[in-house]
Amino acid sequence: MIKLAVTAALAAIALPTCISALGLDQAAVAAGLTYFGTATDNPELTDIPYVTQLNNTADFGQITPGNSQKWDATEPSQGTFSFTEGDVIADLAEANGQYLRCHTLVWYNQLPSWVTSGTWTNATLIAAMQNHITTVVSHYKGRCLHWDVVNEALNDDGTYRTNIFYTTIGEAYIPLAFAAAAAADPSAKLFYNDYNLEYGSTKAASARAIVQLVQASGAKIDGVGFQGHFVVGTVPSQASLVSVLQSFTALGVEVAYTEADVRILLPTTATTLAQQSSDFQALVGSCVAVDGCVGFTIWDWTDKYSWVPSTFTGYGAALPWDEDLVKKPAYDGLLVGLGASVSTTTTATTASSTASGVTVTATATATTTTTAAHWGQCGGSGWTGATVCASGYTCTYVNAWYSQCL
Ligand code: 9MR
Repeated sequence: MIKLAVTAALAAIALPTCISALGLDQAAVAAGLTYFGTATDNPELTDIPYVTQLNNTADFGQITPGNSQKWDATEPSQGTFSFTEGDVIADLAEANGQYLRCHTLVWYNQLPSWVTSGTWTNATLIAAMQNHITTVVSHYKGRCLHWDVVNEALNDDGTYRTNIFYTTIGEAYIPLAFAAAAAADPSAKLFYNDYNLEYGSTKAASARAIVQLVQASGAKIDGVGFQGHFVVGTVPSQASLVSVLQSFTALGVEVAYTEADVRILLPTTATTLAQQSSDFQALVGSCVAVDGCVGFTIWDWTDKYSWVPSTFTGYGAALPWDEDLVKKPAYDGLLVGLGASVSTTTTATTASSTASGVTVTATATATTTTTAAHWGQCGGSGWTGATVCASGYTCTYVNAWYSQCL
């Protein structure tokens, strides 16, 4: 019998382990963002399981009211203000210690008819707009981390959107709105907010021009909100997103993703859900990579309350939790983008044996990808990540395509 003498030590073997038990906001803060947050809306607040997760500050460090601070809600008739619904959400965020992103002051949509159908002069509409902004911002003074002051002022081709403000006042309505908001709450960060800026197209150039217009007027603008509404598979690469975000921060303003969702043509498949996960990963990863990208907000967190199905026929499933409030692969994608959950380890295991004076060296390379123990998929089609659950967890199918270590 030949006696083998092991002459080289085994290299360290990396075992699949649970790297992170962080929630989304915890991971975001660890990555240098101010918050990870979600929109919500008043009618949903009677849904107790929904509210329980909304209150989960491990995931959500910031709340945006989806509708209840808009003009039709806050000033339904001229000079008559109502803050009841908006206050419910502001109070909820405050009770939880979550930041409030306030949304939105001047927008073409959800305007009461007294604004859209009024007979205005330049002077009377400026006065009405200033009164609206001053009253609403003063009401929430000190409570809004951000205000979306002007929302969606641009068409997709980069021209100004025709609305009552633009046609009556011209582009000056924008700096006037920012000036009024700054006067009413000097501590709130004031944002211009729009969609389809992420492609860096003409529309993004026009949004940069808006920043410069406000700056040149002497009024304050602190940030640009990238709404982040996408169809799955159309999200630009992370590198491209980074360069667009940086084209804004170069102007001296912050950026944030403010309404992210990634809609899917229904029914979903394992492939589209995996693509959605990659898309969310690129989006949040681009924010992490850019100094001056301060936060990431999804436009509600469960498909149960997404605006998508009622707006885009045939589409849905746009959010990281499904209609049953179960996490989807997109949740993991967000964690990965935030740098929290996944560890990929390549380990060379080398052993050398000496027999009869001949040294034989064998090297085995094992690549082990682990995902967070609790929420990660641990098997099933469309997922090439974790196959092993951390100690104490069992791979369990939540539904036909999605498994979790539970
Ligand atoms: O989520 C909002 C939905 O409940 C409203 O019906 C809709 C009306 O326009 O507005 C939705 O929120 C929008 C946001 O205020 C601005 N960007 C687009 C959002 C989705 O439509």
